[in-house]
Amino acid sequence: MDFSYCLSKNVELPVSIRIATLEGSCDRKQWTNSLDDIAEGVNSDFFVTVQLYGDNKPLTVPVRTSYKAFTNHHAWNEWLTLPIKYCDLPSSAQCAITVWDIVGPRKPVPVGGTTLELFGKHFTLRRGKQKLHIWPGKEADGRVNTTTPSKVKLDDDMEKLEKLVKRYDCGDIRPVEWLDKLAFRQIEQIHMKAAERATEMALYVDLPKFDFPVVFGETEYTLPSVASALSNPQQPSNQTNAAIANAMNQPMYTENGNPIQSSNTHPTDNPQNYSLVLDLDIARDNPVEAKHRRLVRSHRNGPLDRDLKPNPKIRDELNNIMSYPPTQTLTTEEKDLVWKFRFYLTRDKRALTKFLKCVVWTDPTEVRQAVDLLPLWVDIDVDDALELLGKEFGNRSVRSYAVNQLRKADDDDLLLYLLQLVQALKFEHLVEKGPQSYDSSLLQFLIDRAIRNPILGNYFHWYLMVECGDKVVGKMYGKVAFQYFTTLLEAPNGYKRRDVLREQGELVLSMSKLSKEVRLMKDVRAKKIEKMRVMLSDPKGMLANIPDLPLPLDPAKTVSRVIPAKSSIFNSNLQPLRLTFVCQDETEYPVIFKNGDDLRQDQLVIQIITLMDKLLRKENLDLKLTPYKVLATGTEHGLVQFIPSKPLAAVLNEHQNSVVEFLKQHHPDDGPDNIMGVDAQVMETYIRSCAGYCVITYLLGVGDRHLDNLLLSPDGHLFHVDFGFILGRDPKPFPPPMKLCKEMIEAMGGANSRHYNKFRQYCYTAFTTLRRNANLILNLFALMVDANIPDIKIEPDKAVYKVQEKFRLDLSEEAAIAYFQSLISESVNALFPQIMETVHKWAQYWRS
Ligand code: 1TT
Repeated sequence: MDFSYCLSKNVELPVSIRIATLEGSCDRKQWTNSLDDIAEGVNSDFFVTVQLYGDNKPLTVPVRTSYKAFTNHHAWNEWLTLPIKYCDLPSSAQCAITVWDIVGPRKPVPVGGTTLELFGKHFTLRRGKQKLHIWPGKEADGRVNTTTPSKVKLDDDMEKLEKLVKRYDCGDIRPVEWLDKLAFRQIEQIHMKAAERATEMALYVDLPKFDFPVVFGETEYTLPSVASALSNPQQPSNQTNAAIANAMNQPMYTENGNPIQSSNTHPTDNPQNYSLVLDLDIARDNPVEAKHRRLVRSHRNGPLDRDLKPNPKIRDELNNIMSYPPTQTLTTEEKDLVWKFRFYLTRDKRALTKFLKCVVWTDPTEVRQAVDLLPLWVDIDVDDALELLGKEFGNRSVRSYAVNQLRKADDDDLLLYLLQLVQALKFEHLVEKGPQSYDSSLLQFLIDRAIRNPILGNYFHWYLMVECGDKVVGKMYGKVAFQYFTTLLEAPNGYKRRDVLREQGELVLSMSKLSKEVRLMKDVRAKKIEKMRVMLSDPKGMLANIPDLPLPLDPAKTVSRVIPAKSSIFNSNLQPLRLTFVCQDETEYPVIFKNGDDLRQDQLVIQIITLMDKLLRKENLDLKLTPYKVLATGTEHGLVQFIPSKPLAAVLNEHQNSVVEFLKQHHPDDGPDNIMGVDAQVMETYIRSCAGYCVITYLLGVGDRHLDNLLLSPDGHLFHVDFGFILGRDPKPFPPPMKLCKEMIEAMGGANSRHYNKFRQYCYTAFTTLRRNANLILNLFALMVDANIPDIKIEPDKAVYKVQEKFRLDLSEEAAIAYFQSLISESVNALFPQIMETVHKWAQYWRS
């Protein structure tokens, strides 16, 4: 494998190191010379000095942490910046770190020291967390043949043992039961010795994490020239490039992911974390536990496992494990059990993700065995394949396997997961193979499908464009976008399709410009609308005459112009535009263009609603949802499909506080089938959509609900808009779990009506149907943890759990329904208080 890397001579950043904590027994008697130095009850003041050395000469003056008085836990958590840059380091650079104690008024005494080589294996700069051995009482010497090395070799016993156990694992050593037992007892004892060593002093430090490994280098390496795959070779022009760059409202990228036009900028201004870490290093496990596992597993290793069949009790146990949600971590015993029966389990499609969770990826023997088992496994579901593309699975064979399983998904299904698959690229090692190809099976797969289907290709492009604007991952996605374009140009119609994407970028840019101009106008709204319509009519402007372009928001629709008279400005803060496009088929397509807002959270919610709608329809349940389209076209602008509708607040205001009156006005029916004078179909739509959004907003924890973001269409479709608060977040206290208001229930005929009962039935069916698909939904959320979604970012590790909680997977289906039933009843009861004086906290929620 060859990785992308960067040379140290190109890193013009000061060397920095974070002093985290000192662990282990630091009995002061060990290093203080005289006992009277230890005044009883007086805390010690520890500080740490860091000095760089190269070839036995100091490279810098010492730099130190602040004094800190500690009682027993020593934690500085302080970043130190050294007066030297990475580019000026010799390959022999060492960091001499000493922990000092100030004993009384006298000079500091070394608690201990350690010398760390900055460049490790293959002359690569060490990065991330480091555990450094502290030599008690010694000052770090920073010398080439240091007496205070940061790494101490395992004892000979341990090393020999490691090798032997490995050979035993591989089946090179024939098992002899009685002898092995004795041997294992001995091994246990050696482990105890190792465990004792764990109590020695160690200093934990962190080194900066760069985008790429930083390799020591003074020689000049020539990078591949700045390519211009985006510009048509027949019409050589930097102009094309610049136009696209402008149109996309972001810099264009070279194959190295470097913005073409911008000067050399540092990835972020945060010195502690320079950029995204594509590291999938699995946390090193406790050596004692690791050995235990190896012993347990090696006992039962070898050809014997192949024919192993579980007895009924173990079968139940395994079955139980297989039904765990994807988030569940397995206990050591469960892992050993799954490992033991891995051959038996290859016929269970649910078992592969569980089995792969049991593999210790730092153990090459286990990795080889696991990878060899992949082709023997029965095909797994696409739902589970998505789990294997998550953060936790860093093995390339596993990820390629997952991609191969994904090939089963047709374009419609792939479209449902595309947003997440683009996110999953963050968890791939994008390894450079040739000058412009990145060897990631997921990326190759996505590019291939995006090229085959222009609709997929449209969304793939726009999802990439948004990520390109990101400070941290932008560069990586720049490379991805570059590769997509390069491959697209080789495809039939490639140039034409590239032009389409470029023109879409221009379209977005003109809307963005228009939006900014509108905001800068110093007029009243009516005047602004008037001026905007004039601007829209300008025949030179793109919006009056669009060259038949697929709408980025909905590429199945080809648009040719905007109708000025049917365009206006919303009366909200950022003054979003309402633009009505005319399609090729003469139908109208109204949209909202928002500038100044990040639409990614809304985009995610709508995508999940679209997916849920598909899952429900597959089970023959059409809940008349309105998954209007949302597309973020950048990190601060985007398009939203406009659905003719009215906020519930306005509906109630204009119709004597009654939803029924509104529906009656649009669809009256006096016939025998009517319900409260409303067309039966309209009422049915209303009830179904109320149920659908009740369940979905509950699952997603949608907050900040009020009568202005609950919309109703004249034909009975109720739907929610504006998803600025999700996963339980809410600006108001005591948010009810179900977002139902009094007027919604009243329109059904009240909480005792036949229609209300029907509504509840729809809720239960929807809940259980989605619950059966919980794994898929949870896996999709798991892939979004590093997406820039505000409400996920708050607590990324808890995001998936917040959704999982709602499913109550701990309950049987029957119990889950009962639970859901009680939530609805409680929420609705709160709206209709028995005693008029007491106002339930949940009812309070709907008051403005
Ligand atoms: C949305 C989506 C939305 C305001 C912000 C919050 C806005 C679906 C979708 C407009 C409409 C496009 N409307 N909103 C809503 N709007 N809709 O996130 F954009 F103005 F800032 C509208 C219906 O179609 C809005 C209505 C009433 N008030 C505000 Cl009908």
